[in-house]
Amino acid sequence: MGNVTFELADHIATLTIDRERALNALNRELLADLGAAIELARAERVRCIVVTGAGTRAFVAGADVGQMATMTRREAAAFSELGNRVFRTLERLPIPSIAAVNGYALGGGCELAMSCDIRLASTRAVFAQPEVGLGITPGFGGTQRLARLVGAGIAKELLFSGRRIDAARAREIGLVNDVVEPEALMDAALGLAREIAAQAPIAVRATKEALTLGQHVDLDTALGVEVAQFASCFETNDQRGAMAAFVEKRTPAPFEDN
Ligand code: DAK
Repeated sequence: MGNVTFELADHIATLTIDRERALNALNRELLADLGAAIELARAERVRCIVVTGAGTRAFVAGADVGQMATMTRREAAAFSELGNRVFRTLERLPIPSIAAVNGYALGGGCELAMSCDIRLASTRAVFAQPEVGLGITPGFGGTQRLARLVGAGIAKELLFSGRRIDAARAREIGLVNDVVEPEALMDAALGLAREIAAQAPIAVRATKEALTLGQHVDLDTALGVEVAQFASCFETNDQRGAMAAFVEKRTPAPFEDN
């Protein structure tokens, strides 16, 4: 995967978007590499994914404008579908993901961060959906996920104006969970990833599934989803072991994902 590095440690996969010379801008090849890295994380049964950008300046400075500049409508549709498929796969993966936003998260970069479950930002992070200034709409989910995260009013302000916001404002509107100093970002992301990875993986996956499936249906249907996911955790070794340890006042053994 030439444009994405994959590191695996302690059940955590760190995916680094690695095209620093173009501020990690997303081209077709990079999107394909990202898709492959996500599938590798799935195959390795990792317990959490951290996504970040190489270097100190950018998380991802957007889709590759050079590559998009001369696209036909048909090529643009295929590009948008590719990005959407990869981002949706990440979002629908039953593995929690954390975006460690280390710099520019513009256009497709903001959209990639929004496809992760949790966003942590460095004080250097800058967010925007500047597409209307390039004569296009956001094409990797920005018109949909931003409003779901921050509400329609703020999303419309950002999407219609293309204006940039800093990390503090991103936190204020709920676009990011937390803001830390640049040198503390990866420790914060990996620390949270380790906390998640220490929980029962089957339960974490079921929780993400319940949240994801339940988000866009009515409450009664969503609660039905919760019942099914709750029940699916029972009779697993991890559930039996953790509850027996609690009842017997012992420290539980580490979870084994079975
Ligand atoms: N694409 C390609 N190259 C980029 C890039 C990008 N998005 N962003 C930066 N680069 C490249 C620059 O061209 C430059 O390359 P060289 O000239 O050195 O070869 C290098 O990265 C360093 O950038 P700068 O020299 O410009 O660095 P500065 O510090 O001066 O400025 C900047 C940093 C991030 C403010 C600036 O580079 C910038 O404004 N970049 C563009 C940011 C942007 O507009 N991003 C949004 C792109 S639009 C769709 C599918 C997807 C999308 C929409 C529709 N469909 C198919 C429907 C998504 C769209 C977007 O993401």
